[in-house]
Amino acid sequence: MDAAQVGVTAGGAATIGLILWFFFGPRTAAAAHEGTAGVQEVEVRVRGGYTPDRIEVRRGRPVRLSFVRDESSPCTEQVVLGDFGIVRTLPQGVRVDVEFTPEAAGEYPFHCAMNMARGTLVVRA
Ligand SMILES: [Cu+2]
Repeated sequence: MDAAQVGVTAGGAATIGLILWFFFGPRTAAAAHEGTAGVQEVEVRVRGGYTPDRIEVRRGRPVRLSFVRDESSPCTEQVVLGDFGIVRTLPQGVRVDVEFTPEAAGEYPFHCAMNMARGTLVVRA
């Protein structure tokens, strides 16, 4: 291989690695912290995805997800919690509280409007 071929091959390998990391890389999980009045609170940082992107709560108690969007990319401008009928716009740098009470145990996805950035709400019995 000449230098150009080596470059192209290395670039391709790096791109594949990045894609694998993006889709299958480490996930962050967090259990909600139960604050006063029994509200299960989690702050979710929004930047190229959600951190944490796996959130554990208990069913039958109110949940407050506080989204803070820390980027200008329009991708994450909206967050959708389809199972709860919730769609919210997240202005950059503004904390947006989303409150609801999950009644049934299960795993509920949340995502951006294009379904590119994704997270999961895990509701335990
Ligand atoms: Cu998006």
